Amino acid sequence: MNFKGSCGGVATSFAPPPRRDVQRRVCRACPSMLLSVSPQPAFKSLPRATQSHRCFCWRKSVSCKLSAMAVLQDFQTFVFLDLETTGLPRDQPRLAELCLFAVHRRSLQRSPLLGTPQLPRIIDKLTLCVDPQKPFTLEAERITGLSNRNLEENCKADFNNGVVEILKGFLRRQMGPVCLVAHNGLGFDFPLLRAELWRVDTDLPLSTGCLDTLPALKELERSPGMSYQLGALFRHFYGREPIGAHSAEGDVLTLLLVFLAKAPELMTWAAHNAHSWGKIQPMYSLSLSRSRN
Ligand code: DCM
Ligand code: MG
Repeated sequence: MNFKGSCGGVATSFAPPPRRDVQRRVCRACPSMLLSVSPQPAFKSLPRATQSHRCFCWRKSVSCKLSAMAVLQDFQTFVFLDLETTGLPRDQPRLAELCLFAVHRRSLQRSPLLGTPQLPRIIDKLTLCVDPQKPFTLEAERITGLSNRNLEENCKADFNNGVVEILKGFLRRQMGPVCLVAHNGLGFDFPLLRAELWRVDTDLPLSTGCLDTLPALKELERSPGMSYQLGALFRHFYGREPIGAHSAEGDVLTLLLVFLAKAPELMTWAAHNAHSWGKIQPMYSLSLSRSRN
C-alpha cells in the first residue's frame, strides 16, 4: 500500500489495513496536525504501552512513532455552554437559563493576539430562559438578575420537551463529532444539564464530548499564584474585565474568548482528555429532587 506523505513513524506489530479503514484523528506526537490513523480492530484492548499505529500527516511529513495513543477524538465542532441556575450544587439547583455558542474548529485554529479579543465571524448561538420551578437562592437571584417572578412574568415555560427539541436540533445541525465546552463543566454544567434531561426522560448522544476548561487551563497555563476562575482567566489573557458575568450569554462569550487565547492547545487537550457525555453523572437523583420540590 502506498503511504505517500507518511510520517514514517510506523507500527511494527501489524500490516497496514485497507485504505477504507483510515480515519482522521489527532496525533499525540504531532498534536497540531490532522492525521490519518489506521485503527486496528483490537486497538482499544491493547495495553497502552504497546498501542501503536501507522499515521500520515495531511500537511507535511513528520516523524512520529506512537506508542501510547489513547482513543482520540477529532472534534469538528466545539459548543461553548453556560447554565444559570437557582443555586449551587448543595441547593440541588434547577436550570433557569442556558446559552450555547457552536464554533467549527476551523474558526478556532488561530489564537488571537493577546490583548485583542476577536470573535470568529461564524457562530451559531442559542440562548433560552426557562422557569426553573424552584425558588432561587438569594445569592443566585442577586448575581444572575433572574428571579422566579421575572421569569413567570415573561411567561417562560419550564425545561420541557420543547426546550429539549430546540437544544437537540441545535446540536444536531453542527458538524460532528461535537464537544461541549464549559468552565467547571464536570463539576457543574454537565451534571446539571444531564439531570434536567433525565427529568424529562431524554438524553444527549452518549458519545458527545465534554471538555472542562478548568482542569485543562490549570495544566496548560501554569503561572504562580494564578486564579483559574473564568473572570480571572479573561483578565489574565486580555487585561480587562469580562462583560456580562452571570448571564449565560455573557459567560459563554467570556469562555469562548478565553478558549481562543489557547485554542490550538485546548483542542489538542480535548482530543486526548475530553470525557464522553455517557460518563457524566447527573448532579442529583430525580427521586431526591422530586421529593424536595
Ligand atoms: N451560583 C450561586 N452562587 C454563586 C455563584 C454561582 O448560586 N456565588 C449559581 C447561580 C448561577 C450558577 O451558579 O446561575 C452558575 O454560575 P455562573 O454564573 O458563575 O455560571
Ligand atoms: Mg454563568
